[in-house]
Amino acid sequence: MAQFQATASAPVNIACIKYWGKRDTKLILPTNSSLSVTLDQDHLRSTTTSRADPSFEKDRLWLNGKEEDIKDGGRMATCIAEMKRLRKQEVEDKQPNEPQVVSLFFVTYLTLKLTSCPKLSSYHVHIASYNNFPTAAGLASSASGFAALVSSLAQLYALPVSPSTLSLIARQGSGSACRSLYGGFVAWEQGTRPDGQDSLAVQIAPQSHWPDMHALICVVSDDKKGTSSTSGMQRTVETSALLQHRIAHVVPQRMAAISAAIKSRDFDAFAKVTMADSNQFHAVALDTEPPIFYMNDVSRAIIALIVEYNRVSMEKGLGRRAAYTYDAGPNAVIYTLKENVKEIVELVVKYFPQRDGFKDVFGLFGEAGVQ
Ligand code: 2P0
Repeated sequence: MAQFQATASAPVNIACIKYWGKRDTKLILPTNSSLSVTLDQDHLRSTTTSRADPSFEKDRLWLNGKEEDIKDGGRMATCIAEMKRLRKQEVEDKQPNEPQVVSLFFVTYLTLKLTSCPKLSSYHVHIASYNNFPTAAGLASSASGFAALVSSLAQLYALPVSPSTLSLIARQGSGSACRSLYGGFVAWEQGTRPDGQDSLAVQIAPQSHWPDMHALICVVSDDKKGTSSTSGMQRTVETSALLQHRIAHVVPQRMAAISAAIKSRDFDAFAKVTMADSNQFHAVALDTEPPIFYMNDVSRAIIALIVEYNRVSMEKGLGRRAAYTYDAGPNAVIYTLKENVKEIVELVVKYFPQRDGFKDVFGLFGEAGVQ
């Protein structure tokens, strides 16, 4: 019996300009653009296998070996339906002789076989996804998870489309997932269209543009966070006046400033904007009614350490050499250049000796994309 299967991986990304707020909760359209760095595939990634078979009776999903419900009309169901629609539109509805764009040599055979199956989009799929990092580490897995899901279905369906097109679909699984379709430095452009067709990820620069960039992940706590991002950000949209100021007067300038800093490999400017945006994201969380607190005392102590490190560095005329950033939890991510990694690891271990969850993600990035 015919059986079709594909596997793809996608890495975690960590935002420098934060996404926080939706203007459309169903399509997942953000209130502001954001920009992130995609971490190394070897360290933090989701790997997803999708299989289509005419004998399958329904779509099914396993996360880390445990079967999960695919809720009708939910985010997972939407992503699967959108990928099936794309398969139909891009491959099955086209002329049978029309050549498909095949980017990699080794998938040529599979692709020819897949493109010759005119009914693949009508088969149900079984999907299994694994993370190579403990969920307990408190690192968001929805971004890498939905990006890997969409990438594996794109391979299964031999879709001749760009990562930006796939990001439109990953976005509907989890907003931040759209940025994990690319490696390196990635912007999620908020777009203006009500249908969301211009709310997608674009690569600002590949990893190879700035290979010395590293990320250090300090696992401060592996507790599950109190307020989920999805509900927290909508409370902020409904109640925070500071968020409106941020959307109109802060983020556009920061997107331009950090893109320029990345293009010119100006770490001092990159660090200044990254830390300012982390601070403002936590300020809008605090400005929410009732207030949301994501950082704890250890998070704040790490900020103080990096501020002091940068003060000394600037005094020496070296500019800022480290940038902290915090998402919807207490764990710190410190961006720095390779030459400073050892010194910063030693500093953090000296001041936080009891912390054994300090994880260095060497060799940052790795091109995600669709293989
Ligand atoms: C970010 N975060 O830009 C920001 C910074 C958390 C803080 O993206 O509702 O899990 O699934 O679209 O993508 C977390 O939001 O929320 C997030 P949904 P998501 O990385």
